[in-house]
Amino acid sequence: MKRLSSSRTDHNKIFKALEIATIVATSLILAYLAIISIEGLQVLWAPSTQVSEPYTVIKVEAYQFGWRFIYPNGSSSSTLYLEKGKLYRLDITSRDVAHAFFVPELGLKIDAIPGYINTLWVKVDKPGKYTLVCAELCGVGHYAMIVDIIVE
Ligand SMILES: [Cu+2]
Repeated sequence: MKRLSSSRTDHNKIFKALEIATIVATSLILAYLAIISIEGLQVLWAPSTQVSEPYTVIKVEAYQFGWRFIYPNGSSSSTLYLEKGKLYRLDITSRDVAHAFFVPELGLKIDAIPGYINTLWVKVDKPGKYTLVCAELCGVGHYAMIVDIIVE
């Protein structure tokens, strides 16, 4: 009887040691994942503080059913004009309902939401005409939200 009890105690010690080892190993793995995630998220969260070259801010307003681009000098257009090789920050919002700024050829896509400003950094090195479409079904005129982006 005593021998059985001693064996059970040994098993309990082994299980307890295994349990602690599992908890410690899992904690170390989670801590490692947290550290590498925070490093990655800092790049995503603070791109504006890490931009070392000058850039131009263009406000982009989506509405039913079109786009309006407002330049730093106060002028605006319904076609987006960019200079090749120049860095831009697009501050994108919506006047009415949810839209989405989508330029497949440039790999750009971000939501345009009323009351929020979503930021896209853009630098196009190849001159040409690109197409901006709305990628959010926003009403009966959604199909008409196609405009040009001219890069010269
Ligand atoms: Cu739309």
